[in-house]
Amino acid sequence: MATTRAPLPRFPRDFLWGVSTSAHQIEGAADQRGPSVWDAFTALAGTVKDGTTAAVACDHVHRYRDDVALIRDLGVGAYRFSVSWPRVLPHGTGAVSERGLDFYDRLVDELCAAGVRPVPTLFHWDTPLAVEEAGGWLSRDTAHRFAEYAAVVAARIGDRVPKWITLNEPAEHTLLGHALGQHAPGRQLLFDALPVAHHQLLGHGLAVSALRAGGADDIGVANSHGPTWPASDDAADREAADLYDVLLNRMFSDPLIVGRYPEVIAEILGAEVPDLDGDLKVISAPIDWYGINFYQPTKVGAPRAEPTPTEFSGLTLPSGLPFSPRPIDGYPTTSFGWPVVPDALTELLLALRDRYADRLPPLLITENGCSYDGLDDQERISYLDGHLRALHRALEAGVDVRGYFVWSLLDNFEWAAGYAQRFGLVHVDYATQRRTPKASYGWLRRELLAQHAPGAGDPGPARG
Ligand code: GBH
Repeated sequence: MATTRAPLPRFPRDFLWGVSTSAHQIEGAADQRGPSVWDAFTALAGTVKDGTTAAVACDHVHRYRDDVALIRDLGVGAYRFSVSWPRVLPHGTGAVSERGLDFYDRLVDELCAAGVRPVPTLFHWDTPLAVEEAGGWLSRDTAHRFAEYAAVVAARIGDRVPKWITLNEPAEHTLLGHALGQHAPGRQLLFDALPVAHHQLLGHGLAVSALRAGGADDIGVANSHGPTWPASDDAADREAADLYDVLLNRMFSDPLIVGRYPEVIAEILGAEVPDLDGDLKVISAPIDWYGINFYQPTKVGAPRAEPTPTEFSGLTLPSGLPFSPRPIDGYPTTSFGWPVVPDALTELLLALRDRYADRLPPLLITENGCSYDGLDDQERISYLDGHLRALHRALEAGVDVRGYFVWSLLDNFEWAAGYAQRFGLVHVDYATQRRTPKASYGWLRRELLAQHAPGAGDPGPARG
């Protein structure tokens, strides 16, 4: 049953509305590209909850026209997708796949014809297997291979791409893929995973200069962020929460925005990276905006004497970590078990503005969304409605946020959770590939029409 809800407050006229997806999660057509670390990872038993792979996923490569029509009819102005590196360069470097590039060429044309701005992300975790076998992101060379790949993509579609994203969530890719081993490539290096973070940042910086050389003038990066709440006021809990905050929030934004690592990270990397200061100059090359993927806050306390691995929100955490995540009680949860705390988005945006002040680039929310089952997804409507109001409060407080992208257009391959977690505004029946817009799709469509209706409501907060 639909509930009556007040319309959203008015956002600025030029606010960019969009939806997000990523290549490995929707494309399928795995036989038409080179293998990635995710193909290798999901082939192993026990890595994905329901034992599935993304070989077919949403079959988007064959159905992109239908998917673009869904985006157009939704009424958003932009579509954030990712380019699969192994679809463009099956061996990661060297020979280019014309077939792969053609696909993105056609997708971009289709979007332009539909009046939707294409916003490609160059890396959303699907490292070519050949690059992994040569050392992957533990190797500095990968940063250079990534920049070369960026140049190949830009040469083909750059004439029609108004806005670029280099990396998606280097923090999650480092933590889940290389420190804890819950995602591909499945390494469990704990703090020895730090070079992976550095090489992604270096790859970002090198890619920015490759894109600029090709004429791009609107480039950002998408990072996951969320407030970290200490479990209590005790010094040990606060210290553990600070460390977690460094790893999730500051390890990437500090070097990108102010050109230096938080002290604990600089100490470790300084001993390993020959010219850290030189690299930081590359990493902090100016970007045009900074993207935030927001899902939920995290509560963290001092490590407990846990002799064995512990389960937390679907993650198996090894023993011996210097912090321990704690449940956040008192809020509704998504079907993933993540707490729904819209105010935490306002808190996060204000905290970023306070921390970086004048150096903070304009922001975009590049992902926000939730997993729930069913077509009549009232919980998703209330999640999105709550977070958009929270975002609007940050705008009113003068934080410069230029757009908002829902994760995700379609239900898709949710990494280690397989197909069981559904994040889409559009339902996908994987047996038939039938797409069915959910209640949330209709809600967002109506809200966007109201946003764009001439003269209705106030014009939104002035840009501060
Ligand atoms: C994003 O990452 C990805 O970019 C995208 O590919 C993915 O499909 C989407 O989000 C949904 O997962 O255990 O309560 O502390 C998500 C980043 C990191 C957000 C882990 C939730 C754990 C919540 N996520 N975090 S909790």
